[in-house]
Amino acid sequence: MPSLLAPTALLPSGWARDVRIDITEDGTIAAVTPGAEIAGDRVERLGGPVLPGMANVHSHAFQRAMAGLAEKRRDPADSFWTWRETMYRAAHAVGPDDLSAISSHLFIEMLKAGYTSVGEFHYLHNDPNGASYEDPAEMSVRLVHAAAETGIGLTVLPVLYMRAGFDDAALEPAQRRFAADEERLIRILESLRWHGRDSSSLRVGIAPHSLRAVSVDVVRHIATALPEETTIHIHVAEQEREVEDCLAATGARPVELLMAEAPVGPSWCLIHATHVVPDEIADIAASGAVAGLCPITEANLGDGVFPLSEFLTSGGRFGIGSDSNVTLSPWEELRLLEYGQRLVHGRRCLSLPDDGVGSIGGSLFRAAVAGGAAALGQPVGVIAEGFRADLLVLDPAKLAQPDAEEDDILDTAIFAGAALPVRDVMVGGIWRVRGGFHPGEEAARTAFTAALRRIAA
Ligand code: NGQ
Ligand code: ZN
Repeated sequence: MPSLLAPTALLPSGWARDVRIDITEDGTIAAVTPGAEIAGDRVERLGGPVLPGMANVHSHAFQRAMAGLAEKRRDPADSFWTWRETMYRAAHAVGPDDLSAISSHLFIEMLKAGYTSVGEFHYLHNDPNGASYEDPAEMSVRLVHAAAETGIGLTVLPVLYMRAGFDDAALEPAQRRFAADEERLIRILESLRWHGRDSSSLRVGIAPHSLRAVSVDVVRHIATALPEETTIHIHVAEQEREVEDCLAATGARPVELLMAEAPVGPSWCLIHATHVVPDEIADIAASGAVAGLCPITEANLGDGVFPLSEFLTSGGRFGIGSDSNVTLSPWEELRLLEYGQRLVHGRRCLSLPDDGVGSIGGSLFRAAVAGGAAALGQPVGVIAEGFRADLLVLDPAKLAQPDAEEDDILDTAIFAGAALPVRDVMVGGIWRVRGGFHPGEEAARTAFTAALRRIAA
């Protein structure tokens, strides 16, 4: 049985020194022993502080193909909605082989940044004409294979997508690749379960795209038809216009409508939930659902700022997501999450419940790891017996404070990091990144570059 010795590690009970971590052959943590004796030959000494791996609760892998290419103002009224048109053009051009190349490269970048599992909110189901591929899960399966090859844990969330807006308008031509009703989704789920039968780090959930794309009645219908513990993600209340359209069509705000009409509970993840009023904040928190916050993409798209301190004061749980994958760094996501609060409130150190005190980096990291694991339905996020051995080893040489201890390590990594602070990454007991390098990265880069050229052509 392989064993590791961490000079210091973040355990459920807090930071501990000289922590021995024993891992079973199948990649589960068998035992965690703080204050362990200087170890024997079979114990590998780790080169920096050890943390549980971070969950990335929300990604659209294909959007990595347009990272950096939507930063020109083509229209003085540039907005989320004009960005979406650019994104739809990228979506149209990505074929199955392109998606394999893009997602393999992306998952390696995620691992190197410190994400050890990812939720793929996947809606690129059909061919560019809107016809199903022979296997309706063709595109989803590409993600499953890319995750298995690169070694990241995956929760794949095939999307229901049925209409263009709250008025029930038919899908636009640019949305035909996304079309999936309940029946199509069930077939995708069946195929995915078969393709993923040998993958221990794969979970399968579902994602009604948004209340724009799926009526709340359909959301409720499918959620009640599936087992209660099914992982369900949905985009909600990201843009002001979405709130206005929802109010006009239904008389309720999107989060209000969802909470009233669907069985939202602890296995749900509400992506963005940016525009919420106090009752909605309290209702999400009380339901046990996780808020899936994507601060970099939300900033990039001009969405707004999620009321984090209010939500934490209500006892809410959150995870972080890289969403459009314009930048890949959990450290930057968490930094921006806190900075958004500071800029709105004109105060400092806000990512805690109202009456809390303590390390902001420590609070953000612990909350995002725990909420993220719950949102992905993966047995991760805790360095303790029975959890999957998903671990990060930080590089002390990359921390602005090389002698930082305990939560100062997290504060430094999040707020004072010039680069990615991660050196080694383990997923399910296997080292996937060593010394900042993933063994598949060069081949993945070559294939990614070729795919981008195909897409551009
Ligand atoms: C998505 N992304 O599905 O990729 C969406 C844009 C939409 C974000 N909302 C499309 N960040 O919401 O209609
Ligand atoms: Zn999204």
